[in-house]
Amino acid sequence: MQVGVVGKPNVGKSTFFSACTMAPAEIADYPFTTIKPNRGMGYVRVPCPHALLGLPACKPKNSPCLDGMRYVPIELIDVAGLVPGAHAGKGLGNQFLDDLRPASALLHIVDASGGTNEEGNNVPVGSHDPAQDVAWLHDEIVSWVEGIIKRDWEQVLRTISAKGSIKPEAVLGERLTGLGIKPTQVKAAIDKCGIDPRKLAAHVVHATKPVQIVANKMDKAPPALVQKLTAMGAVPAAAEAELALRRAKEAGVINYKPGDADFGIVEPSKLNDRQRKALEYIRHHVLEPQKGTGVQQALEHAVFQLLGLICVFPVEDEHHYSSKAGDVLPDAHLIPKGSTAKDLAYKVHTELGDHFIRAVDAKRKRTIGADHALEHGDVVRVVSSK
Ligand SMILES: Nc1nc2c(ncn2[C@@H]2O[C@H](COP(=O)(O)OP(=O)(O)OP(=O)(O)O)[C@@H](O)[C@H]2O)c(=O)[nH]1
Ligand SMILES: [Mg+2]
Repeated sequence: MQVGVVGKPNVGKSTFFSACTMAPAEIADYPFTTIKPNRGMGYVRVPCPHALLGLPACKPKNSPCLDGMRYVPIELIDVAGLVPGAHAGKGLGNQFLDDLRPASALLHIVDASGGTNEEGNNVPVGSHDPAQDVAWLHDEIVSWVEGIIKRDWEQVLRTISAKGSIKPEAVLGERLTGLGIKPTQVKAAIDKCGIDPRKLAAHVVHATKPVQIVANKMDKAPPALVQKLTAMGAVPAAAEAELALRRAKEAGVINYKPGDADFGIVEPSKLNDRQRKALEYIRHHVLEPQKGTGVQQALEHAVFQLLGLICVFPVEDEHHYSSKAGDVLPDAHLIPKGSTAKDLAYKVHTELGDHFIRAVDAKRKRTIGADHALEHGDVVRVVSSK
């Protein structure tokens, strides 16, 4: 699963991306630092059933376990900044937006301090209203999708109205599915919006690119601006502080896990004055008021609340919660809330779905049927005829 990191230039997209993934990305205090997209793995936290079941350990394959917490990977794509008119080629144009096609959700990074204007240039803190950026970005993305739908539009309209009346879904189907709409939803989309490119675009964006707003730079943001954004559903964040904490952790200077509300200093004598002051600043101005930097919280909000995903653990041996080879709780899968045991079987392997007989809820030692809706944290064995 992929999540796109978007917003106007210079708001902290690459800082947020780097903090989540620890992948290198160029960061600088001016617009258009990022040109080519950065890709890397971020993680969402899920309590590991091994701890809850009282097992001594697990043997994860796809998602590391740390102190009873599983870190389930999510691919992040950090793209170039968008400026007004980007869909029509302004700024760096709209080419890079194509990199966002496979994204299941977007994290819209906003400079909550109001210290960057529409073009991403630095202005005094509080002089730009970041709430305006939210409506604008939505319009910009809809316009980009509209442009894709409208390619060779005269030709499309001629084909649809040609003799023998070809159905609009036959002409527009590939275009819409290319934008992420499922083939089964194409007709419903056209029935709802007609062949109005703007309406179709808004529908596609709504259905395929839900947006989580991130009120970044909260460390220097006027509280009123942060409040205005949180009232719009934003998660406040300080990406720079998160990046500093993760780097300090990597250097062995502090104990800190993503999402923690505080850190511990490992060896005070290893810190110079500047580092100590910076860490104290982060503790008092970011962690204490917000109970964390908000970076991990924003990503998890997008995955669990916005996309409504749950995490389940398929196993082959329900007694030992393991694969056939004996690896305890090897994999964690993110699936939509409401997914059934059979949906999970298909997610693991098409054959497992095709030959599904029944499943076992391994925690409760209970047989469950194909239509049984799974819950967050379930451990499931699928029994198949092959
Ligand atoms: N105060 C503060 N500054 C931040 C924060 N996050 C990022 N910055 C700073 O904002 C500036 C821009 O950061 P980038 O991560 O390069 O921004 P970007 O959105 O990727 O910029 P482009 O690639 O040019 O679109 C840098 O000077 C960062 O150090 C934050 O949480 N607080
Ligand atoms: Mg960048």
